[in-house]
Amino acid sequence: AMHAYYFDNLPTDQRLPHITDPARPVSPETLAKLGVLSWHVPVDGHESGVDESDDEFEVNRVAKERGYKNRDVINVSREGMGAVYEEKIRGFFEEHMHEDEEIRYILSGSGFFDAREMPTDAWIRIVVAPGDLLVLPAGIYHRFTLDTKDQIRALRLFKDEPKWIPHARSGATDANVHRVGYLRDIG
Ligand code: KMT
Ligand code: NI
Repeated sequence: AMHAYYFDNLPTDQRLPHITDPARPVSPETLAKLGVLSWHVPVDGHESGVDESDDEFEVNRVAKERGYKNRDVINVSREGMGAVYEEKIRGFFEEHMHEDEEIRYILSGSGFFDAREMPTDAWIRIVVAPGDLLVLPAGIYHRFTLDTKDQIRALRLFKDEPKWIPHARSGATDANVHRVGYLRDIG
């Protein structure tokens, strides 16, 4: 299962692990109670991420089951993003929610997804590496950062067009129907 732990909340570089001393691991069961699901699906032969024809490939099965018809591959690195890199990195790390699930399948590289535990509002840091398939539920507050290796390539799954909108956490998102529905679902 995916490795996760409580974030230390220190104001140092977001790319550092931010593990507390002693470490406070978070179990897959705790993540599941928050609606965070994960699988490990070996990448071998699926490096491009875009082949939808293989029904045996677990990623395609999960996508189909959950009604995620569209996909793209994002390469988060200075080389892969050019001029928008700094801005994107900042945007990914701003606490936000979506009205759909955020589904990511890591093809190469690594990084951290931070998700808010409820009702504590503590940050849980989820370490992702190649083969990790992560589902963040609609309405969960979260953010993403690269680690110090500064590179990740991931398949992003979308319900409809390849767009999914980040809503920065605010009083308005606290009242958003998807946020309220999420809290009801996990409560
Ligand atoms: C997101 O939603 O924050 C991203 O797509 C980040 C890159 S995917 C590992
Ligand atoms: Ni997001």
